[in-house]
Amino acid sequence: MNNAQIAEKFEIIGDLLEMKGEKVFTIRAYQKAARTIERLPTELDHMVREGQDLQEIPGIGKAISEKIIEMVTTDGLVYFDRLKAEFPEGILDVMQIPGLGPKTVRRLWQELDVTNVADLERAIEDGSLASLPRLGQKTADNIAKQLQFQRTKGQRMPMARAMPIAERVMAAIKEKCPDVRNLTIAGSVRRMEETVGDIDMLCTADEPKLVLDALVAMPNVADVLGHGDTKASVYLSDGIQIDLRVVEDSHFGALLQYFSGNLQHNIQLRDRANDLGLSLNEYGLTDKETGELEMFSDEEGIYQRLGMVYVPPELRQGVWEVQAARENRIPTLVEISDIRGDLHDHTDWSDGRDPMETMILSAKERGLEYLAITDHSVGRGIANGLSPERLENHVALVRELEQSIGGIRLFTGTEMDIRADGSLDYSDDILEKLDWVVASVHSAMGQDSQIMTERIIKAMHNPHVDVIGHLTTRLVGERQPIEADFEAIFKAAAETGTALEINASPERMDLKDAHVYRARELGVPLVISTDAHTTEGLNNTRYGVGIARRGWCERKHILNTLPLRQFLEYLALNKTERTEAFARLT
Ligand code: DGT
Ligand code: CA
Ligand code: CA
Ligand code: ZN
Repeated sequence: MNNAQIAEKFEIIGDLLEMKGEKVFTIRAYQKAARTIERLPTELDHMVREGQDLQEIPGIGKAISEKIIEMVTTDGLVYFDRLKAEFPEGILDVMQIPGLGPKTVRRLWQELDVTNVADLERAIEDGSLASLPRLGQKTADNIAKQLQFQRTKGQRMPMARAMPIAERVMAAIKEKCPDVRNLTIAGSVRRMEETVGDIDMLCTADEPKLVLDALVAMPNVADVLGHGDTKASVYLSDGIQIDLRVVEDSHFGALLQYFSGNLQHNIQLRDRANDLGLSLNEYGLTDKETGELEMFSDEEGIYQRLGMVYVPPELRQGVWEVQAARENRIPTLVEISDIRGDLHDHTDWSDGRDPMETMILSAKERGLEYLAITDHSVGRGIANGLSPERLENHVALVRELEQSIGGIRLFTGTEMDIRADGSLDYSDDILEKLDWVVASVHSAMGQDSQIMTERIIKAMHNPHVDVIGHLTTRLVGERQPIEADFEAIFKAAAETGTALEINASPERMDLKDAHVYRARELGVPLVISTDAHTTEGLNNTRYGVGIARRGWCERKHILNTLPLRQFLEYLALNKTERTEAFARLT
């Protein structure tokens, strides 16, 4: 059993226990273990075989450790089977539907006899779900929407899942074939799309056969779809296809360009080539009169030959980037190394996994100049949100750790709920004392567009709210975004001097590319933050940078590219002055 499967088992156990009404402490132990394991860089299977003590992993105690050992050695878990048998077969499917928590599922089961998804659909149709106290028509509509979304979302895999798989495959190939060269991800993964149909890779090698054999021989290959001399395709048990091509060095640039897409971008390049009397394909550019093939070992050469500047993969969307490249209007996009600080992070004070000190040390090790510790506010019952009293102790600890650790500037802060009516979880006299306030929607996500828009804009008018976190609350492939007038929100952000977050957590990618593009045009200060709940979560900056690049952002559009001194200058300003200052400081 691999880590993903083990984590899923613990997640389900947590849900089932919650449905049974078990103690919060027990439930949280399983949820925490699931989150830890999901992100663990090494396979538990391997650790157990090596005889390592699993209890050294933070968040893994004795009981969990024993269950892991049972799972990796027997491929099953007796405790899980017994627990599952206490519930109807189909109830797990019902629980998978976003927005339906264990407590609601239990009510639906006990009060309406809903034991599977078909029952649920019936209960929505005949109005019985809507008539349950505390649920109502709005909830019924939302569940119906989710069911519809699940049916149509198709087979595309969220980037959050695809990227780690792609990287594991690359590592496996490199390990088996140390002399493979230029092993590169192409296609939608390279373009940093939100979802991925399949994973495309290419490389050069002296012995292509060895590389292709290595791919086909990987242990998690479920099906070999093709295995030739220069390319192979496999379907992995993770549920995604990998296409790998091996190519001559002299063709590498042309093939990389071709397989990086997207299709519309490639078509525009082909049209441009045509105008120049050339024909573009995966081998290079052919002169249509002489039939002579011009080869390219790197991508830059192709763009140059077509009379334009290089277009970074994230911009290859088939919109107006080709035109811009011809007119030399491709901006210098923001890069990961431009990011100086992270402004949205959780610790085990709320729903994070790691202690504050661990998170800070990890951020420092990554070279960040500053870090805001923003645990949840009290409204987040499940997330162990901070009461005003706990927040005071939290702030004191942040200040203390800044002194004792040194070398990284810490900001006290919160990720505070924006309540359904637009009021905030903490009063102004509390907020005033914090360095950095993230305000986010975590509840009543199904509100009407107008109410939601007013709710968020109301929060922006608070003088202490520095940034709105994950504006649309969507989870890629899992939960739809809120409905709101985003144009109005972006304008209000610029007017009030409230920054908007590009939440880099790959499950969220929120703002998304198109929103970033528009917010940037309107001059809204943008922040790229990881919303890390673990030290590994701090790695996710790259996804946020990917979205920012897809939104044509340069360094100057991103607030946390500011060196500490300038960032402090920004913080010292009243919000009303910030939008203007942002343009000057960055
Ligand atoms: P995906 O896999 O659906 O997430 O999206 P892509 O963009 O990775 O698409 P995929 O894997 O079908 O193909 C990879 C790239 O290969 C695609 O972005 C552009 C290029 N490509 C595929 N088919 C054609 C084609 O018929 N003509 C041209 N010019 N390029 C193609
Ligand atoms: Ca692809
Ligand atoms: Ca493909
Ligand atoms: Zn949040």
